[in-house]
Amino acid sequence: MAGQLIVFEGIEGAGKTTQLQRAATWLRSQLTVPVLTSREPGGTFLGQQLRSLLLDVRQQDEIEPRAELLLYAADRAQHVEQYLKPNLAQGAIILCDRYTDSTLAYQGYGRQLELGLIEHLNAIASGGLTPNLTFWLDLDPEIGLQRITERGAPNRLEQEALDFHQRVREGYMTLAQNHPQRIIRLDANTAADDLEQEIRTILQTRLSETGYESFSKNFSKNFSKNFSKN
Ligand code: T5A
Repeated sequence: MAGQLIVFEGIEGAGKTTQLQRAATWLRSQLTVPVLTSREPGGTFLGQQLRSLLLDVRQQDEIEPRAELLLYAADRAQHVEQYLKPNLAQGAIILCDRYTDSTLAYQGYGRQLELGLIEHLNAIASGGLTPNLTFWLDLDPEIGLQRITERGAPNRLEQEALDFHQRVREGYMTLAQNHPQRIIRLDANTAADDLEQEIRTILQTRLSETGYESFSKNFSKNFSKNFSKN
């Protein structure tokens, strides 16, 4: 079976990385197929260098919006060809921190570059690879930025003004409305344990529907165990 690409999206501090790691750990305990994690920018060696260029606050030059867009596209083109496609072809389930919707939300809605141009560039950079499922962790940017500030030094994009992050959130809202089958909204202002449980339930349903039978069996076993505790 070809693998599955499952993406976690949202504004800064929404809890994507936290939930992605938890979902990966759980899926590995449930499935025999490889469960991999990756991120954009920075999922390849070249991507890690692009990531430092894009996020380092010590950049001497202010990065122009179109230059920024093209750097994210270059990172994606490399990531898709070198990492995502080969591993999906081997049947892996890949959980990816950000993908094409981030470019539409940040460079499209946030920077206000032309959406049609970004869609075209996304198609080129992704080589037509679209996610099977996208979790959108939706959070008020004021809360997200507060979480980031408490954690430590914010990166270049995290330092953008609040109205930029509000536009990004509105972008995600529009994308979710336009792709209701693929993008699932989660209220990220929820305890991490509750979110984790919600994500497990959705993954179980979606992956069972896609034919992951061993998953269903394992899940039933675990479900009975949990159920009998109550
Ligand atoms: N970008 C990216 C673009 O502009 N265009 C693109 O095309 C792409 C691909 C990437 C930047 O690049 C931009 C978007 C970004 O600005 P990044 O460092 O990867 O930079 O940024 P993020 O992906 O936003 O990573 P963050 O770490 O900032 O946010 P996460 O992953 O959403 O949040 P997480 O899990 O690290 O948690 C943040 C803090 O909140 C706490 C955690 O403990 C942590 O301290 N937390 C919670 N607190 C309360 N309740 C919960 N449920 C919590 N969950 C986590």
